[in-house]
Amino acid sequence: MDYKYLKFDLNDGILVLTIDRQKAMNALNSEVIEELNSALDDIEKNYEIEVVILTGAGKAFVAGADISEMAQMQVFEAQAFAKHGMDTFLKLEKLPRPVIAAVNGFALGGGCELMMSCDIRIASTKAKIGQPEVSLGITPGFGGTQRLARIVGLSKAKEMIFTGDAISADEAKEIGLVSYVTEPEALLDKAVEIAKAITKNSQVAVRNAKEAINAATEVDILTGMGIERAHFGLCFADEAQYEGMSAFLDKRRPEFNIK
Ligand code: CO8
Repeated sequence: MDYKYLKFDLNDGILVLTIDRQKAMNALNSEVIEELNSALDDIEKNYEIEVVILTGAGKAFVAGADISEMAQMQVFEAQAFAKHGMDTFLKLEKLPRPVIAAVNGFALGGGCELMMSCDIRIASTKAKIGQPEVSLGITPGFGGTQRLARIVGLSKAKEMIFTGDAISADEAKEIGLVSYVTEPEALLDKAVEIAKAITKNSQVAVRNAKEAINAATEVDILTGMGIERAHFGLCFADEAQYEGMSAFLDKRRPEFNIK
């Protein structure tokens, strides 16, 4: 597929995926969502990609779903549009690669929902993060009510969604919505630093860990333990387990070249 709104930059296993629809602050219209969906399929099949960094071009990470596209929608179209976004964000959340959101600017509505579907989130001091949907007469529709409540707790999620007010990067860090705040020019370097710390490890183990951690907010603890046990056991079917443990015992650095 030729991508109109996505830019790909792959170096040493780290893909920087940039959403670039600057005339509309990278707002997610159906085309952008379709491109993201298709890009996730391409990424899953490409084993040269070990970690993905997702960011936005220009002033925004993503300023939400496209309001001009939504303005004329009827109930069924709105539900179909919400499903398209939700399915894509679920695919992102379940992508068997770690995904780091580098939130460079506005992450509003669908933009906040998109960053919450990523595994690790960092933000620049220019970021403004929020769920302003109620000011448009709608609720969040790409998973915001569910993910925000799980990440920051019910009270703060309700405050953010009921007021619609955006918060700063520092406030987002305070409530655990992002892990680090950087100066704008240092944002990608920080994301790459985290990505490199991941790529030095067994990618099979990282992917097994991601699947198990994702279950933590979806299932009861006993089921979660079962999922962890299954993924832990699966690691022993991979050469990386032998290499990682042998390297420790031989007092040398492991070489994980089997992805
Ligand atoms: N959709 C469409 N166009 C947008 C959007 C958007 N979400 N955000 C910005 N734009 C456009 C503006 O209309 C403007 O276009 P033009 O130049 O043609 O007038 C251009 O981007 C630049 O924007 P501004 O001039 O407004 O730039 P500012 O720097 O003054 O302000 C803001 C930047 C603060 C980001 C401002 O543009 C803004 O408030 N944008 C809207 C933010 C918002 O409300 N987002 C939530 C949208 S709703 C949503 O995401 C729901 C998700 C679930 C959907 C479920 C499906 C049914």
